[in-house]
Amino acid sequence: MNKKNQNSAKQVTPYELDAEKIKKLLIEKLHKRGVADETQATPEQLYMATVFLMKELLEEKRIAFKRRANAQGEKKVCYLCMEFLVGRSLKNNAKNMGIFSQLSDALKELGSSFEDVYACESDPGLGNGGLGRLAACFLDSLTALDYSAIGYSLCYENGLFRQRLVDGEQVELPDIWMPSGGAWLMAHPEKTVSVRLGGQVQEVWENGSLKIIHTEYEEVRAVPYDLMIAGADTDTVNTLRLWRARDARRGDTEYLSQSNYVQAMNRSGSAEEITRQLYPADQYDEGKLLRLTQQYFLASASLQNMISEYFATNGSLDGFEDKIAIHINDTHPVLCIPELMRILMDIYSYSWERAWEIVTKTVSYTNHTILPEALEKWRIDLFRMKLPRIYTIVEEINRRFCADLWKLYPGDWDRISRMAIVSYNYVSMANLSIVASHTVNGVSKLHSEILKKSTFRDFYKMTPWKFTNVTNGVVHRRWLCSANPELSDLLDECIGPDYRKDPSLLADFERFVNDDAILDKLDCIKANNKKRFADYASSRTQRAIDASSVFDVQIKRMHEYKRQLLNALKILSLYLELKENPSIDIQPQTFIFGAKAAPGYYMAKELIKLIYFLGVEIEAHPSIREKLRVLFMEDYNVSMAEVLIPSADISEQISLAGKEASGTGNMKLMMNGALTLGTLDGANVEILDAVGDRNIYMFGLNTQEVEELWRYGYDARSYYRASDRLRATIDRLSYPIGGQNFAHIADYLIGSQQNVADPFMCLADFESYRAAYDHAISDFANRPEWNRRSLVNIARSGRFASDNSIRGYANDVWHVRPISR
Ligand code: 26Q
Repeated sequence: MNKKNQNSAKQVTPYELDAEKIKKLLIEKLHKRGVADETQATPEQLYMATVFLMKELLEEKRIAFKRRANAQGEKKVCYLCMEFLVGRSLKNNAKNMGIFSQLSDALKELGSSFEDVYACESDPGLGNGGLGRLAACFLDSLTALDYSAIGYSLCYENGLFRQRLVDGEQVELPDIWMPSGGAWLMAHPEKTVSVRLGGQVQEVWENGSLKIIHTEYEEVRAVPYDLMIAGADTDTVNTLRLWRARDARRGDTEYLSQSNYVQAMNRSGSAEEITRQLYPADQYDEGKLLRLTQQYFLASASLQNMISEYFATNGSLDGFEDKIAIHINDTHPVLCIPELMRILMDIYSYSWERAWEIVTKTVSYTNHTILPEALEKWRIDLFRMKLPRIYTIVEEINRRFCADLWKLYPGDWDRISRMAIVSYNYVSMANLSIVASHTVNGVSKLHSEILKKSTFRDFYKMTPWKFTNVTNGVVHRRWLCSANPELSDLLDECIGPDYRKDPSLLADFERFVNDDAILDKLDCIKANNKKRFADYASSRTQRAIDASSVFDVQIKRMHEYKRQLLNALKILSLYLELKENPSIDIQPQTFIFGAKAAPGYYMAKELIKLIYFLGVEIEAHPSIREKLRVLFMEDYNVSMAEVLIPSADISEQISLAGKEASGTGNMKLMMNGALTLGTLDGANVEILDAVGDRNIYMFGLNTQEVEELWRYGYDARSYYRASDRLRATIDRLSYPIGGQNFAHIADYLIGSQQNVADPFMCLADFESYRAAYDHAISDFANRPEWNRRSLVNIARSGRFASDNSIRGYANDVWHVRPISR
């Protein structure tokens, strides 16, 4: 044990808040909110009182931090993202502020418990998946590391839908998170800005300068709602600013006069529609105009806010590019580029050249997706109709860029039209992002190479210095320390608590790799976490779960490229083997899935159904269900992930090589001691590099082999013919499973008139996947050895902490320094 570190385990308590003081403050809050007798307070009332108290503490700290940041004049990071999947705030903030145990004690004294109070907070689903969760991890790390930062996003009234399965079919229900989750928000109506949509634009020359006259536009108000983020073990507090759309004429007394009242009520509907609903599509284009409106609404409101705050402190916009770094998380907020041009030229009278210099020194861009169909493009006619002034600016950026291209590549029309921002009737948001950004990055080493070699190769040839990599990371304080308290207690005991602030120190845990007592403890912690999840899951699914079985976990959005189907084929093949030979003695296995499908994505929904009915089929065979069990967990979200991830034994990361940009679930699972079963895709490659091939199960084609096979002509049927086991599995799809017909999935895999067979090459990887899985299952029987590997995964997960990613961005992309205390 590390005695020195043991001593520093005692958390410093800011504000000198002990349990007694917190209790007193909570009682005051309860009384103010009309709860006369605190001993009768319900958990809901205690929750509200706690949130209000914590907001006050945070606000105090935030003001002090802002003062310090202004005095130091450091550059600020403005992180724009259409999604911030923050998860619940109470525990995270209480832990980061160092008042978790005192608060728990105070709530106990008030006759409740932290858990009961925490249960009152709903999980705001303000994101679809990886991209939005990454943004939340990054804001947390930025704050813990004392950078001055602000996240900008939208305050969707409804987050991502809540998922129910009705007879195996996904049904989407609205996610109304505001009543409890919204308690953390602080409205700032005084910071409201207006955003103009539609209308006509005229350009007129006046006294030798060009004036833009915008008429007949619709004006929508953007009202900011702030969520404060407490830095872990520091006084830094940053803000996530969420914009909410309000009708500009709401409250306009003349407009609301008797005669116009009904009209006014109807109108408010359309403006407020803008932030009504998060688009539930992840890498799946629905091309809806409202989405473009949302994107401009975010870009315009955020830019106006940055500029007015900068102006207020500096008296002019001079030096903006030295003090502000604007980061666009994927192309979705890219309209901040023409919007900044517009503000600088039309309002502050900057020349085009100077405005462009400011923009290109300020903006950087991260790409998050390899799938070509997920690269955003908007039809010119829709774009121009909704955003007439912004369109003229984009056109001019394009004209100038194409002129440069023509000088570099005279006559090379193919290349120029590939690289143009406006071409073939579409605006390419990715091309605009690259042209205007000083830095472009991918999210894992492999992904960043693919961007250079393939997706953006023309741009890489032209401006190679722009391209770089920053591998994703996850905030280990939430995903390890908070989600897995027993493991973090063991780490405290073994290596001291400093790894919470400096995740590289996790490496120290490897000293215990041959310590049987520690390995036993690790085993025991995993068993407890499995029991915890089994209880949680059986109360939700009314199904018995064997907590001593292997937990094989695949949790991510449902997508063909992520190949949940390959996993389903594996389970089906195991089931057939057991049916054939019921007496085989195998390790009991529980296959746990969590996945939402985009509501319009037919195949994804069919796959949910297949997995669900595979579970039903197996459950109908008593002897088999003792050994294999499939659990489809409805409504997978951040809170569920926090219970499930610490319980996993096997982490399924089985996307077709070259398709998953990075993955972040892979990192969270590894950090909690699950062993990865994966392909050489995204960050799996770096996980392999970190843990070595003895501590991971890799299989399948690599990116180059996938490409070659496609070029050569992929023949799914050749694999079908070559393997008896695969053929039997696919043939079985043509007979009812759980009473349902899935013959079309067999067609999808081996081809019919309608489709190219097996577009994500499940069949090519099936045998090597089964072999790797069988290997893992047989290794699992050797508990000490398995635990040793698990320990190595935990110890080497420090490099996947988002604190590291943020240092990479700060130094290589944004060029920002922390605010000193
Ligand atoms: C594009 C066009 C039109 C409409 C929607 C979209 C769209 C929406 C969401 C495109 C992409 C997304 C989300 C992408 C995403 O979540 N990507 C994931 O990002 C993670 C964080 O970097 C990576 O770890 C994952 O590998 C990547 O899939």
